[in-house]
Amino acid sequence: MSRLIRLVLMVSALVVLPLAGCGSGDGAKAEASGELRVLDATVEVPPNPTTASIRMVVDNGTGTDDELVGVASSVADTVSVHRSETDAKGLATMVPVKALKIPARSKVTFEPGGLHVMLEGLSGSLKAGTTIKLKLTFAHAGSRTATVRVVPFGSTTSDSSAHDMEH
Ligand SMILES: [Cu+2]
Repeated sequence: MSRLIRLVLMVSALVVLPLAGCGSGDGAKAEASGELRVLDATVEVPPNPTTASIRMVVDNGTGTDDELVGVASSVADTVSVHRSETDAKGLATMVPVKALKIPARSKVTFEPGGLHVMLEGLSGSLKAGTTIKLKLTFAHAGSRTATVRVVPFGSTTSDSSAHDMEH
């Protein structure tokens, strides 16, 4: 019995101490449980040879709110995070997103028609079956390099474009 109590006290101390030391900034790392990862990154061979849009999921499995503050790739002149929106007149526009919040323990999906990573000024044509690299910089987690699979045009599109694929 006394051994059990001692064990409980030890465990409580282990749990409490890191939290007690958690003032700001560095303290947040103590409660981090998982990893921040980039999943299922794909880009379709675009109909327009100079512009393409990457879809992916950013999974923040950590206990710390993060922010995507930069995207870069050697395959395009300009790489940026965009959000597709419909303005007051009903026109579709794309708004650049400089810093995108990725809350703790949440997933943010990038896909055409919503958030996406836009490649403009592609230096060469994308070929299905190959991959390209995308570097993402996060305010807390640092940088990640995602391998983006190049897939045939129309192969990942859902929603409206799916109708075009029906026979
Ligand atoms: Cu865009």
